[in-house]
Amino acid sequence: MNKILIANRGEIAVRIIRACRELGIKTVAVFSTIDRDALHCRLADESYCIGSPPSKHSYLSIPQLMSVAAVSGSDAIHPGYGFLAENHKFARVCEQYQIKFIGPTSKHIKQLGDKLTAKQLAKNEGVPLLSGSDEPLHTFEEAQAAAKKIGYPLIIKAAAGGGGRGMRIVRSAKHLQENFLTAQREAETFFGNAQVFIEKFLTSPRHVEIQLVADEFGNAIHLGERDCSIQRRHQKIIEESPCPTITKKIRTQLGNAALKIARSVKYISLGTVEFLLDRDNSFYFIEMNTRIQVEHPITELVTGIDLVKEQIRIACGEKIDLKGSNFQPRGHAIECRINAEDAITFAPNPGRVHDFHLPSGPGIRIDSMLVKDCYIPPDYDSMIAKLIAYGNNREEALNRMRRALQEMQVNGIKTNINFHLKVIDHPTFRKGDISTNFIDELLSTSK
Ligand code: MV4
Repeated sequence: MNKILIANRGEIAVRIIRACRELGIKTVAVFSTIDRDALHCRLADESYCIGSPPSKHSYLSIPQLMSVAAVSGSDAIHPGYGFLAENHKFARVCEQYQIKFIGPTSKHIKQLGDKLTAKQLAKNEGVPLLSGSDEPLHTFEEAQAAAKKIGYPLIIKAAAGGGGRGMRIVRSAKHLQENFLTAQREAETFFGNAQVFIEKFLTSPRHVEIQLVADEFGNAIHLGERDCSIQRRHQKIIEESPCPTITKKIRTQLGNAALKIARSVKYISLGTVEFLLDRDNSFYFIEMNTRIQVEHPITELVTGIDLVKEQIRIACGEKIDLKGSNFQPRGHAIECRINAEDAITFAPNPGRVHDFHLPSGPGIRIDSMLVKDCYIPPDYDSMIAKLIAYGNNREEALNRMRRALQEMQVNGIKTNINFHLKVIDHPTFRKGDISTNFIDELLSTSK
């Protein structure tokens, strides 16, 4: 592989360019008109404008991306996360044009991207699932019959949904109809697929995910878990690895369950298998992500493996190193997503960053696209940096995170840095005694 086109922007485009540089591979950046001075354009060997700021006219435009790939002579495309990263049609177009899509095959993306087909695969492999409707529900009557079997509270999910979009929690039969019809309508408008299904809703689980690495020779390993329970409106805010309550035994069980799913489809590339982990350590498969994830650096810190380089090497047809087959983490890593947002309303707060200071020192890593006077446009995600702290244990990692959050300064836009400080010093969070409800509880008690 000589040249990779990065079909993305922001910190992940920068992260991918860094991996390519270390591997001696040339890079091609693409940008919308609002991003012409962005860091990813400065760092890449070449850069091309692909359209106007709205994503669908630029970063989501398959014809524009394929044209740049052809003109620049790129051998491969790295999609990053978001945008086209889990679009099986885009992966298919790359396959047809013989441009390597750095990720799994279009067939894997299609199979595993649909939550219902992914759950069916898991079920066939004996991986535990929550009780739910195994088939898509077409009418309210079908939903009613399924709800009767499953009981309340329940959750309605879109088969094609992701990242919590299109989900609705229903606490009693009285609210089933309105929620079912809204969920169906939203699934159609957001994902172009009206298929929805019902699952038993777990009220205070942890959200944990297993990192997988698999090559085209049938080798697959897991690299332990990330605890992603700290979310607001299904946006992750803080992630950590390892999960503070998971034992070696549970880690091995989760890892093996994730590997069964991957092996059943001869999965290739990086992948993340999401589970809900209940108080009694029972766990349930919920979905799989077929891309590099935002929170991948915490796994890099506790494993010493550069996941993006590994992903590129696998796409080049190389074998993975099997030494990680009975993986246990070393130390502890935490990531805080720094967003350009209003502290009270959480609304995005785009604008120009006049000046900033990024923390450094022992155990601190920052993945960011900030440069002097850079502009954070309103058109894309509001994340401006990932602040990642590593320590020999959780306490050291958290104390380093606190110190780094205190050092960090961003002038010109509002950020959630102070919100992070509150969370990481909250007694419940310090104890590691968290669940998916933590943020909602924190916000309702601090009002
Ligand atoms: C659930 C759940 C409880 N029960 N499914 C959210 C993101 C998506 N990937 C899966 N998610 C969840 N699915 C069932 N059957 C809880 C979550 C969830 C969550 C729910 C409400 C508030 C915060 C949450 C944080 C993480 C996961």
